[in-house]
Amino acid sequence: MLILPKRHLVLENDKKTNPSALNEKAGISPPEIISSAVAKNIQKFRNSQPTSKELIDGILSGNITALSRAITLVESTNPDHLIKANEVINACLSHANKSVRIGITGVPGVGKSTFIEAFGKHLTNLGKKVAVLAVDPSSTISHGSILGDKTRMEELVKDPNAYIRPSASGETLGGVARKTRETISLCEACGFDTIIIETVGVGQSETAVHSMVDFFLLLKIAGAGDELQGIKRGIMEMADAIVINKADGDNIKKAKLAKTEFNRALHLFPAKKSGWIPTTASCSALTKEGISEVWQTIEKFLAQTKENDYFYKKRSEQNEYWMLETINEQLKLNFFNNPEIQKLLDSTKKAVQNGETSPFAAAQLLLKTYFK
Ligand SMILES: Nc1nc2c(ncn2[C@@H]2O[C@H](COP(=O)(O)OP(=O)(O)OP(=O)(O)O)[C@@H](O)[C@H]2O)c(=O)[nH]1
Ligand SMILES: [Mg+2]
Repeated sequence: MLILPKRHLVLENDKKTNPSALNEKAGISPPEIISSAVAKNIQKFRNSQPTSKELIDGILSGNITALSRAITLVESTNPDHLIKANEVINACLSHANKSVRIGITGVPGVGKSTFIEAFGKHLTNLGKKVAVLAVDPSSTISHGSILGDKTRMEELVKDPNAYIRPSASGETLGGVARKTRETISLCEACGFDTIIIETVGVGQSETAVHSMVDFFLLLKIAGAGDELQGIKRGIMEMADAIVINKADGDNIKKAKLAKTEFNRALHLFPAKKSGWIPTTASCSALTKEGISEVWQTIEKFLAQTKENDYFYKKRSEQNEYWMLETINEQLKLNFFNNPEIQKLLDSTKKAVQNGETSPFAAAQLLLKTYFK
């Protein structure tokens, strides 16, 4: 029989409270399971972080381990890591940019992961190097849907010319989006020429993704004649192509119908600055029918927008946008992490809730405290 020391069985609090079955006893403290020698070794390993130069050299020579470690630095909240991450990103920037960035969005279940698997394989077969990233701030626990259903990307995961990285975790969309944006640069410097960014088309994340890609693809499935229901106008307006997925079996006819309807709907939108007229198509991620056509469309888009310079103009506008976004994000973070503000915030919130002060006066007061 296991004999436990007495202090683990009789707890101070238990003596004072009545002996109800609902009372919980404090847990038994676990024995030390890690030997100090092992702990020292782990510590040593953790300390043997590669230097910025090692990371940069690794990334530029196409080393995936170096790439993954650098992305981990980008995603870290440790200020030292951020300094190192910035060094690496800066060195990589001049090697980035030679790529096409494709955003893919669609409601859950539309087949994004299956599509990316088929599409990604098609691209690696064409000799391309494909990186798949995700922006999914909602799932900080599962680290994005990509990781959860890596089984849907079984082939792509094994492909040496593909790199799949789940969504960065973070509390704000802005934070997650910035990290993804920086990860794009690292992947490009590592030699990936096609970057696919997946996001679930609910909420705000598709807007963030739209502002970091060249081509934005909206995946849809055919409904029962009510194709236009439930689509946010904003998303349709952003799309460079709408692709109706699951056009296989009994669904082929419905998908063709949906394609025609979307085509009609797209014509109601004002012309795009890119001069590109958004296209509609149908495909099956399962049978791979129509997948190569999607790439042909993107190639046409690239040729046209490079010819009229829109491609380059948009990228420089996006750079400016991300600079301003980063300032917004950092200022906000700095404000809410300020110890003075943290002390005052709760009581000020209460005062606003109780109508003791106006929201604007309260905001002014906090801002004054912050800037003083
Ligand atoms: N028949 C058919 N089924 C498909 C096709 N593409 C995907 N599916 C199925 O649809 C289901 C959802 O596919 P996913 O690829 O996981 O969809 P998703 O958009 O990534 O979903 P979330 O990650 O939850 O947002 C799976 O059961 C797929 O097998 C297709 O082209 N045809
Ligand atoms: Mg998915």
